[in-house]
Amino acid sequence: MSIPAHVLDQLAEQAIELPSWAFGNSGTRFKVFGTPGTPRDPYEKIADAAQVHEHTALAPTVALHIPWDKVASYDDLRAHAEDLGVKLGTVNSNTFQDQSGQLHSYATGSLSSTDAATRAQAVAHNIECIDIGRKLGSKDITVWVGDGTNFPGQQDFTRSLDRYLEAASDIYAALPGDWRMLLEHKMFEPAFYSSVISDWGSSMLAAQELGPKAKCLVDLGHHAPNTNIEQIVARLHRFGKLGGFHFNDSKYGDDDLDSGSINPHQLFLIFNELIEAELNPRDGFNPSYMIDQSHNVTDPIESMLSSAETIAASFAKAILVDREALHAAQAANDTMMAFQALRRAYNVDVAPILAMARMEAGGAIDVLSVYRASKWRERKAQERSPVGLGAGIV
Ligand code: RM4
Ligand code: MN
Ligand code: MN
Repeated sequence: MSIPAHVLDQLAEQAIELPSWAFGNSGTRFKVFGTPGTPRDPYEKIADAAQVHEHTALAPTVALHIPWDKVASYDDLRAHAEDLGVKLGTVNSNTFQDQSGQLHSYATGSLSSTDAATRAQAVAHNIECIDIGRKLGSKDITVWVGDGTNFPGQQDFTRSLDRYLEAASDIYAALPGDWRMLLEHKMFEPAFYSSVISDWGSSMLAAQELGPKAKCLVDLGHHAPNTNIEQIVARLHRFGKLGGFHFNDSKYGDDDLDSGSINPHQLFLIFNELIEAELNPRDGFNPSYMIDQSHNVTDPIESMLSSAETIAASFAKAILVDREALHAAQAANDTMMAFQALRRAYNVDVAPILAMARMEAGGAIDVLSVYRASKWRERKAQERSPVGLGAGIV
């Protein structure tokens, strides 16, 4: 088939942000297995991420996680990234782990802790992340808290949300004018009975209460199995609160598997909603597309190459949906033809279109082969001494 020019134009605009933390060793909470050549510090994580952009031409920014990515000079880290052809993106705060030397434990929660000094510490950490992000050129901070309870009655649902909102508004007040605060909800884990920001509803209400710079971030793995995530996307957009995504896939829970590896159709349906949203902007439309995966059995760079391609494929298929046919079928209540409008696009093999878009943008036609032929992993395995294996992360 001939490729409509607008498809290539739209693909050329797509940008996917990579998480620095996905390039280190990861695992489950039972065991972390090492990979030869694993980055030893944020500089090396960024170098690995830059490989993904070099081959896909799709991943120009890297998200950092603080304190995991703390360095002595952020100006230097920023220059390092730019030398490698990438920029630094979202900063992510971490109040779901206790760090050594920290005064107050997050055992009672962080932003919603029952203890005022602990809440103040969590707020101060987020404000420090904003300060670091200013030096890096970031415009977004993502806030995900592990706060919640394991027993009925452990904490009062309403009061803990009040505490969260009060602390979150202190962070919001420290946001520069052109920044956004992305609230990431998660149904369960590490808390197994209730979570403070458990779902899109809580997230959207919190974002509405905080103000216009607060938006919601949808991590695909943070919902109950079979949740209609594409409808959540449409709902958040309807109220101008769709801030961005953490792409990954899951089978059972927050599995952090590679994007589209389990349910590529869901990813397509999400992009279909995004195209509809773009055509029908409410209070703006500017979601960030970020990946949040954990790679336990693959080379993280290879997983990212493959995931970036899968995400771009879902986007390309959604662009190819015959919108006129879809809308006409919807208006006529012709259910089968509405469904077929989606199905026809989903069935298109978009691999050649993507290869052409990549080639035009200076990337590789066959990303995995070119990456393997570069022997990056083998070279890094020689250069980088093995890092100590931390505990599993959530
Ligand atoms: C959480 C959540 C956050 C990520 C951490 C590492 O489950 O998805 O986005 O920052 O994991
Ligand atoms: Mn996430
Ligand atoms: Mn997660």
